[in-house]
Amino acid sequence: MTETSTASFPEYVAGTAARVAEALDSYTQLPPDCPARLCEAIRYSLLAPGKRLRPLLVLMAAETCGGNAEAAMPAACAVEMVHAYSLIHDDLPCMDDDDLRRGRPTCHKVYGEAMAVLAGDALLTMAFEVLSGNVRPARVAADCCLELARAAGPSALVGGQADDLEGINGLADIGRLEAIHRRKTGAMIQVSIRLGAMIARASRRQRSALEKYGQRIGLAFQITDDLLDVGGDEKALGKRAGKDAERGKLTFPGLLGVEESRRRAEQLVNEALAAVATLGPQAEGLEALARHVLERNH
Ligand code: GRG
Repeated sequence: MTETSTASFPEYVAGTAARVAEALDSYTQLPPDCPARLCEAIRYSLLAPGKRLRPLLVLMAAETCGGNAEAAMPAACAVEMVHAYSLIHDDLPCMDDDDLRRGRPTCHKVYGEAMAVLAGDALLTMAFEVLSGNVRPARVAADCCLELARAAGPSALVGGQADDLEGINGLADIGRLEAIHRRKTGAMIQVSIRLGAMIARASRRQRSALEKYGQRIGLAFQITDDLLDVGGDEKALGKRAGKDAERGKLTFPGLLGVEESRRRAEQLVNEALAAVATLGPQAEGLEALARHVLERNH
C-alpha cells in the first residue's frame, strides 16, 4: 500500500476505489455498434457503488510485491467486470431472484431479464478483452487470461454457483459448504491477488505467502457475508438480509452457529495476517484489509 504511508487505510480505499471507478467508466465508453440500452445496462451494474474489494486486492497485491498500481489497473477492472457479471446473473429470477443490489433495483428489474443476461455476457467477455489488450508483456497477459478463465469457469465460480443452487435443502456438511465457497466466492478473491502478483512479477516466496492469504481471506469473507445475512443492516448492505434462512440455504451460521462462525472467521484472518507478515511493511494494506473483513457492515 504505497500510498498509505501518507493516507489512512479508509482514505487509501476511497481514493483507490475512485480510480477504479474512473477506469471502469472509461472501459465502458462503448462504440456505436453496441446498442445504447445494452451499454446502459452494463454501466448501470458495473458502475454501481460496490466495495471494489477484488480490484483493491489486485492493486494491493501488486504494490506489496513491488509493482505499480497503474500497470495492474486493467486486471483490477477485469476482475470487477467478471464479478459484476456474476452478480447480475445471480440476481436473476432463475437463480437467487433478488430485487435489490448495491442499494439499487437489480439489473433485470430495470432493464428486463433478457437485457440483464446480455449485460452479464458482455461484461464477462469484456473482462478478457481488457486483460488481453492492456496487460503487458503479452506473455503475462496470456497467463492472466488463463488464471481468470479458470477462476470464473465451471470448476470454480460457475461450478460453486451450480452446487450452491442445488444445495438448497441439500446435505448439511461443513466440508461441502467450504467446497462450494472456495469456488463461488474464494476463487475470484484468490485470482485477484494472483493477478496482482503476476503483473508485479512477484517472487516465488511472495506468491506463496499471497496464496495462503487469499485462501484464508476468501473463506473469511464468505463467513462474514453469511453472518451479515443473519444480523446485518439492510440499509448498509444495500440488499435484503435474511434470505439465506428463508430459502433453507446451507450457511456457516446455520451449520455452526453465530459464535463459532465468528470464531472461525477470526482464526482465518489471523492465519492470513501471519502469512503476509513475512512480506514486511509493504503488506500493511493487505493486513488492514484482512482486519476489515471482520469489522465490515456491508
Ligand atoms: C451467476 C456464475 C454466477 C455466480 C454467482 C457472486 C455470486 C456467484 C453470488 C452472489 C451471492 C453471494 C452473496 C455470494 C457470496 C459473497 C459475494 C460474492 C458477495 C458479493 O460480493 P461483494 O460483497 O459485493 O464484494 P459488492 O457489491 O460490494 O461488489
